[in-house]
Amino acid sequence: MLTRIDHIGIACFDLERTVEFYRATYGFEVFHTEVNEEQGVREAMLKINETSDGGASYLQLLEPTREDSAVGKWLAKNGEGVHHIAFGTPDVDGAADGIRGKGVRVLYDRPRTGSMGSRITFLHPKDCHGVLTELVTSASPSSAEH
Ligand code: CMX
Ligand code: CO
Repeated sequence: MLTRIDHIGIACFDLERTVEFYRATYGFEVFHTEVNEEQGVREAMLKINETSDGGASYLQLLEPTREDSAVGKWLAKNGEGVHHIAFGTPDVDGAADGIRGKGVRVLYDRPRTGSMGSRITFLHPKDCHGVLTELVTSASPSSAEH
């Protein structure tokens, strides 16, 4: 079951300048930053609100660490903008299996590591009406996701 919008992933060329835009324009502050070498991104998570499932919704600002990464390739083709949406679930394995069973391509055999120790996988955008879709189970001990 998918229980929240976990985050919207936004691709940018310059993480610090984009963070500053979101701070100055909307007042959103950085909750967390990290580099995920496997995904080829440097990222900032801006927490927007907590959700009724014990999790939260974020904006995920993404700068590529290398040109041949998913975000690097996408930026070269499209420029900056919304790159993906992510749904939160208490059970990313079960959610991915269920969706795979409906004929949608799940990109990873097993979930990989995402922001803040979460477990993530992706659905192919060509099977999702043009939207790259991520599934996330948070690692947060304060969340209801155990
Ligand atoms: N949204 C919508 N469509 C997308 C897309 C996106 N973000 N990225 C690629 N596509 C489309 C392309 O436009 C292209 O369509 P056309 O054939 O009509 O031109 C098609 O998908 C293939 O794209 P591509 O540029 O050839 O790229 P690849 O096939 O090499 O990779 C994808 C596409 C989805 C498999 C790859 O981006 C991927 O593995 N993504 C998952 C990982 C990821 O995005 N990590 C970064 C975020 C990390 C995080 O959230 O923590
Ligand atoms: Co994401």
